[in-house]
Amino acid sequence: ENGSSQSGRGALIVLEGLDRSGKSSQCAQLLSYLQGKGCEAEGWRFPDRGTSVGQMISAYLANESELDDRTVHLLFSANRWEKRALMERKLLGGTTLIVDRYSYSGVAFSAAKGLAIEWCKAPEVGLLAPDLVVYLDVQPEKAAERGGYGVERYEKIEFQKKVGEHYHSLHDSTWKVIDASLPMEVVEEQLRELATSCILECQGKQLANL
Ligand code: T5A
Ligand code: NA
Repeated sequence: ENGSSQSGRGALIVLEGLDRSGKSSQCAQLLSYLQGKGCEAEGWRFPDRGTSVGQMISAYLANESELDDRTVHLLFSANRWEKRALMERKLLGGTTLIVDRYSYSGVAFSAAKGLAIEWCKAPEVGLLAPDLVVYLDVQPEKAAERGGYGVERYEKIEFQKKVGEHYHSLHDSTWKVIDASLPMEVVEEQLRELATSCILECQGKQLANL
């Protein structure tokens, strides 16, 4: 058995978590594991800093520009909308997408600034709904000890605590939580299991919208 998905659509698998929870590392590891199994899979990330909208976001995150809170919220959302059609084509064509951050980051980070949560959710409605959201759960203090912390705009412990509370309120039936303070290899193994069963289970399910 090689896990290839010729018979059906790909799975939309999202990783979420606080800054430095290990999302990018785990996405890369999962992707090479799945590809090694012969599964058609791609790694995606939001913000996608490669588009012109993404470049505005990137400058904002690096503190090189200032933007109104609602404006930047809508840019993050627009950055997902500009990728929606391609995302749908890939999934329907049988490619599994491993996505580093998605709408939940959009909502949790903006809500942590004080914007109303329903307002934050509204522009996400109609984007593709993930088949699985894996939340990498780590205390902000622990994450702050990891490499590179504190460089970008939101990497402050007090702010990350608020983000964590908002993430918590977003958990639904598609969410699974992994203790991301565990060693990387342990997180990796747990993520493999969740992703593998998701890829099998989503075959018979229609793609849905948020
Ligand atoms: N944002 C994003 C919004 O406000 N709205 C939105 O809509 C979206 C999509 C940029 C910012 O944008 C905000 C959220 C963010 O603040 P980004 O580009 O994803 O988002 O941020 P990055 O800086 O690239 O990534 P993160 O800071 O989130 O880090 P990761 O990807 O969670 O962590 P990773 O894998 O890079 O690992 C960090 C370090 O920890 C070590 C790694 O080796 C690395 O050094 N590490 C571990 N160490 C010990 N044990 C483990 N289990 C470890 N796992 C990783
Ligand atoms: Na990252």
